[in-house]
Order: sequence, then C-alpha cells, then structure tokens
Amino acid sequence: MKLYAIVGSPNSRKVLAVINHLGLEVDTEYLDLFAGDTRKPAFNTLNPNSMVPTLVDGDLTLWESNAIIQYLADKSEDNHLFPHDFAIRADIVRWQCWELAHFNQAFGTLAFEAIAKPNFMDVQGDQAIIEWSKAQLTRFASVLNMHLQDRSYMVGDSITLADYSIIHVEFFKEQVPFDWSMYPHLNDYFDRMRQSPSWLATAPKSLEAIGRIPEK
Ligand SMILES: N[C@@H](CCC(=O)N[C@@H](CS)C(=O)NCC(=O)O)C(=O)O
Repeated sequence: MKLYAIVGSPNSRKVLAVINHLGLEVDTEYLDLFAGDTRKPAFNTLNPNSMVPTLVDGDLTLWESNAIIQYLADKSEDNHLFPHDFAIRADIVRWQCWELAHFNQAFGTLAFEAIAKPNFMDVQGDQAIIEWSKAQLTRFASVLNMHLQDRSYMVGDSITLADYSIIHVEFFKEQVPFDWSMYPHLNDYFDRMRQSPSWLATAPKSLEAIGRIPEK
C-alpha cells in the first residue's frame, strides 16, 4: 500500500495516526505542497482534487481521509478502531460525518484563513470567512463539549476512528483566534488525545517543516 501525504496536513496526520495505531506497513510518499506536487498531472490521475491524503492499494485508489481510515481499519487484523458491531460503526461514522460537515469544517476553515494564509501563503485571511467560522465553531464546540462531559473518548470507552477524525486540526487549536475557555471538557479531551503516541508521532517537527518533503 502507498499513501501520498503532506507533512503537517491535518488530514494526512489523521491517516498516518491510524497507520501507526494499527501497526500497518504502508509506504508513505510526502509531496511538496509549495513546489506544486499536488497539481502535477501524474498525481491528479490518482486524485483529481489535487489533495492528500490519497491511498493506493493494488487496483484501488482512494481519497477522502475518513474513507481511507475506514478501509485501513477494516483491512487490519485487529480492527478495534472500527469494530464490526453495526451500532458502534454507525456511531463512529456519525461523528466522522459531523466533524467533516460541521466542527472541523469551521475549525479547519478558521485555521486556513487566520493561520495558514498569512503564515504560509503570504496573504491575509478573509475577515468575513473568519467571522463566519468563529460563529459556526461557537455553535458546534458546545455540542462536542457537552458530549465529552462524562466520557474520555467519542464512542465507547476506548479510542476509535472517531477520535482521530475529531482531533485532526489539533495542531492549530491554540493558534486560531477563538476563545476555547468555555469548553473545558473539549479542552481536556484535546489535551489527552494530542499526547496519544500514534498521534504525537505524526506531528510536524516545526512550522517550517509543514508542507515540505522531510529530510531523510
Ligand atoms: N475532505 C478531504 C480534505 C483533504 C484536504 O483538505 N487536503 C489538504 C491537506 S489537509 C490538501 O491536500 N490541500 C492541498 C490543496 O488544497 O491544494 C479529506 O478528508 O481527505
């Protein structure tokens, strides 16, 4: 299996953390975002969105990080991250849909506009989008905070795919212009999850390392 990824990309980190967690053998090729590697024709035949993560396994080419991690978990012998029980799977998929459509849609957009644009692309973020993202995040952060008030993980009592999906923008949490102080359970959860070894191992070494091919 081969994974195309970008150092520090939240969606790549989500997949890499699951690979680490499950101890899978996957050949990872890092693309250089700033050299335009994701826009090259050869890569676009694999992923017409010009985005990572993208997984190739024999005849299957798969993009969308949540689809990739479901596939990897189902392929692994010890699939405790995405158990076979229908109700548990539906619960995990529910939170993966929710993070994609709501919580991380807001959080990721805020991180892109307020942090990535000025720091990596030399342009100012769009203030109207920043304000919209903050309003959305206010709405959905309280849902997450409430869900986590009496639990350590998103689903059940151990880590699942839902956790790696929820936390994937974690690196930017303290950098975005958002007051997280109203959400103590969410904050405790992020603090715990960001220390989990499989996730920690995917962290970029520095801000400068983000988007570039790592030195061997
Ligand atoms: N919904 C996609 C989002 C993928 C995505 O946003 N990838 C970013 C990196 S985290 C990317 O490749 N960006 C490059 C670009 O937009 O040109 C997923 O979950 O995989």
